[in-house]
Amino acid sequence: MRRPRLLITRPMPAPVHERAGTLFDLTIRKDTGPTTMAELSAALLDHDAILPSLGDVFSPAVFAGVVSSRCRILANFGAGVSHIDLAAAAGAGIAVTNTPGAVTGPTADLAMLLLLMSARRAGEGERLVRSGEWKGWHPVQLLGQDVSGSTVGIVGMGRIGQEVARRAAAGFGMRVLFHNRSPKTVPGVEAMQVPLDELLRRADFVVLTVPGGNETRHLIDERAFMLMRPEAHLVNVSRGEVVDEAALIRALDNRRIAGAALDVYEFEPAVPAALRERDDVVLLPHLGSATHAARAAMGMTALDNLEAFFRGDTPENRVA
Ligand code: 8YV
Repeated sequence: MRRPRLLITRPMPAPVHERAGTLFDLTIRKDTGPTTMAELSAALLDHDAILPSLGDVFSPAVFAGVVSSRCRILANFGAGVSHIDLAAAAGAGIAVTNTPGAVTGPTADLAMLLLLMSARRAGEGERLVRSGEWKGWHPVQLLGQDVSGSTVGIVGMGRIGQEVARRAAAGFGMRVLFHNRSPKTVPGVEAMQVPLDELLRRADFVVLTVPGGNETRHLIDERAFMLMRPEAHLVNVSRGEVVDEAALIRALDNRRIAGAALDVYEFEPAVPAALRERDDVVLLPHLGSATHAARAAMGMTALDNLEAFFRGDTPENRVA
């Protein structure tokens, strides 16, 4: 029987390529950069399945350019699918799956890393040492804020939010507030669900773990920054569009908040100079799930989803 044609849009860990090669007639795009609209439309015509990731923007226009798609499934590498227009995919008869479990732990770890770095001014300290300008210890050098015993406000209590709550409570004795669209409890963690405004008013650290996309676009805007405490730090490991970046820069300029630690950006990979030039921000290049184990597990989960689909079963992680 003819094997389905699969396109993997950028190089993956070797075991993922090896397994994919045993299951599919495989093409691996060598380029690590973003794909173009024309490339993606052509891929929909030429392949039975695509294993895309973050840099592949499947906008309605990509699907509109394809009269009859050969591709029947987009098995996304990653949990977030806001780069794929789900309605347009469904309209074209294309299933979409993701890899939620594989990214949860490492992304929650990274949220804690960002929170700690921002609170304790670790980026500033590291830059000082690297610059060769450090003149030695003194009592009021680079003083930050205590993490232990402080209050974290987690926006979005999905899998990653729950893991952040566990780490914050068990590891750092933090009080946990959270906001979520539907009522939620976090097994084993004392965490209080509150309205978003209350969370913003009370939290020392506001951690964003909501999905991206239109529903959460600019959830953290000028108004939100006005509610936050001047000592508060914002941590974003979700999607860049959740934060109005221009409003964030104004909030930092006006000392409305104490700092921000970001792994994701509104116009990724573009990061405004107004952020890059500041000392009160920590900026990472979307490293949430960037561990050897997580990236391999994400690839394997995407392949599990593809295998199930072509067997005629419903893939475990079907999102559309
Ligand atoms: C991935 C992520 O690196 O899973 C997600 O949603 O943001 C990251 O962990 C990215 O999605 C790769 O496509």
